[in-house]
Amino acid sequence: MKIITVTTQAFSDQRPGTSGLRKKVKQFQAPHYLENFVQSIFDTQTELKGGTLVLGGDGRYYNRQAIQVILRMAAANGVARVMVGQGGLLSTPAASCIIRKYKTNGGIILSASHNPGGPDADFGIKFNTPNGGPAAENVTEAIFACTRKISEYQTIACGEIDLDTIGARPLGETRVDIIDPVADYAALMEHLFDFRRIKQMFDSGLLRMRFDAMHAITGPYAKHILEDTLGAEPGTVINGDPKEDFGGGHPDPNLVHAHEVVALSMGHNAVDFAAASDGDGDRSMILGRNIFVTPSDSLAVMAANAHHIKGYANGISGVARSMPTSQAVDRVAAALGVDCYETPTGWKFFGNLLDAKRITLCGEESFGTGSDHVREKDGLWAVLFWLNLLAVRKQPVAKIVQQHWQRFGRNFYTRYDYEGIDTGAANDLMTHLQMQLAGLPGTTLDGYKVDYADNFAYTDPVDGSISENQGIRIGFTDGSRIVYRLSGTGTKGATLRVYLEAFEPDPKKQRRETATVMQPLVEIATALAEIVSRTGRKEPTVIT
Ligand code: VG1
Ligand code: CO
Repeated sequence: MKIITVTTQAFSDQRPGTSGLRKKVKQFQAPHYLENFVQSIFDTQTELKGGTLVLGGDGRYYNRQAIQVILRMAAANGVARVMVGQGGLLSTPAASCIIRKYKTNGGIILSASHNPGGPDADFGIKFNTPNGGPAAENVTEAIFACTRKISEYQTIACGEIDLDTIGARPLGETRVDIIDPVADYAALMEHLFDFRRIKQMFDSGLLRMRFDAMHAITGPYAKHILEDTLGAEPGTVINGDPKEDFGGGHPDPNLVHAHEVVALSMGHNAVDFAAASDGDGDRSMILGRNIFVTPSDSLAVMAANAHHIKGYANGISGVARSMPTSQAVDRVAAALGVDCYETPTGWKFFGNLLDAKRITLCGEESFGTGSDHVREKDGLWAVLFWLNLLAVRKQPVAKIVQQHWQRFGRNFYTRYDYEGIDTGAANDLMTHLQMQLAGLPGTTLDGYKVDYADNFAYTDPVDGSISENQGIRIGFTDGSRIVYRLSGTGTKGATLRVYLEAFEPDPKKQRRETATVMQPLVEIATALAEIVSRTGRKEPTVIT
C-alpha cells in the first residue's frame, strides 16, 4: 500500500467550538478542508498510531463521503484498527459507549447535532478522547494550533470501502471493522434499566408513548429498544428512518421544531409519555400528557428519583449542571447531601468530574442529560430513565413533576435565541453588558434587586484548568437569574442566547403559565442588553 503525501495550505478558521468543528457542508467540501482537520487530529493524538479508532456519524449529508476520506487517512497514518458503525452510522452516545467498552484510543464523530443537514446546510466533526468524552479544551486547542500550520497530509489510493457489510476487512495494514451500531449501546441500556418492568408496563397497555426520531440517528436505536425489545406498540417510534437531510426538518427536540410529537402529547387523545431526540441522539425532550418537562427540571427529577432506578440504586455521588441550566438540581443535591457543580456550557466540562467519580448525573438546559454510563449526553438514556421511573412510581408524568415542585420549589425557565445576528453587533452587546457589571449589584431593576453580576469563569476542580468568559450572569435576591452568552455551535453570524429563570417556592403559584411568570424578566433582560437597538430584532428566533 502506497502512502500518498498531499501538499496543503492551512485554514485559519478550524477552531472547534462548544462541540467540535461545525461549518457549512460546502466549506467541508472545499479541497483539503476536512483532510487538514483530520490530519491535525492524527498529528496531535499520537496514540492513534498503532491504536484503535471508533468512527461514525449521524448520517447527515456528506457523512459517507467523509468516512471514506477518514478511513483512507487512518490507514495512511498507521491506525491499527478502525471500528465503524454500519452504514457509517453511530449516535453520539453510542460512539462514546463503544470507545469506552473496547478501550480504544478515541473516536471521530461526524455530526452537526441539531443543525439542519443537506447540501446547503451543516456538517461537523469532533474528536472524543479514550474516556469516551468530547476532547477537553487543551486537546481541541492543540488540534486547532496544528490546523494553523499544517502543510501536508497523508492518505492512500483505494476504491470505495464497503461500509454496509458487517465484519472485518483489511485496508492496507489497517483492519476496518464494520460493527452493529446499536448492539453495544442496547446492552448498556439493559444493564442500567429494569427492562422487565418497563416491558410489563407496555404489555399491560398502561402506557402509550410516541418517540420522535426526527428522521435522525436515533430511529434504529429507538425501534430496536422500544418496539422490538420492550414491546411498545408498533408505530411508537415516528419519523424513524434516518435521512440525509432529516426530511427537510430541523432535528432539534424542542417545542418549536418537534411540534409533531408535542401535538400528540396534548389534548383529549394525548399519549401518556412522549419524547424526541436530535440529529446525533444526545439530546432529548421529555413530555407527559399535557405537560412539557423542561430539561432543567428533568435533570432535577432524575436526581431526586435515581434510587428508584436499577443502575443508580446505590445512590449518586454528586451532580453537575451547565451554568445557564436552572438551579432546580442544586436544591435536590442539597437535600441529598451531595455535591453540585456549575460548569461552563458544553459536555466536555463534565468529563473530569465524571472520571473522578465526583458526579453521577449531569445535564444542560439545552435538552441534554446524562450520567457516568458514557461521557456524552444521551437522549434515549433519558427516555429510558423516565420510562423506568414511570413503571416504578405508576403515576403520570405531570403528577411526578408537580410533586417535585411542591417539595423543592419550581424553577420557571425559558430561553430566548436570537439566531444569525451580526457578529460585530453581538460582540458589542456583550461588551456593553460587561461594562455594566461592576455597577449592578445592590441596584434594583424594575423591582428586582441585583444580588450579583459577573462573567462566569470556571476552575476545573480536578485538573485546575481555568475557562474564562463563559457567559454573563445576573442574579437577583429572590433567586431569579438572567444569563447571556453567545453560541459556539452556529455556522452563520452570531447567536445570542438569553436564559431566564425565576424561583417559586409557593405550591399555590406553581401552576402559572411560564410566559406570564417570565415576562418581567424578559423585559429587564431585553432592556439591559439593548437587544432591539443593537441587533435590530424585536423578537427572538426561537423560544424554548
Ligand atoms: C449548544 C448548547 C450546549 C450544548 C451544545 C452541543 O451550544 O447550548 O448546551 O452542549 O449546543 O450540543 P451553544 O454554544 O450553541 O450554546 V449538541 O446536541 O449540538 O452536540
Ligand atoms: Co446533539
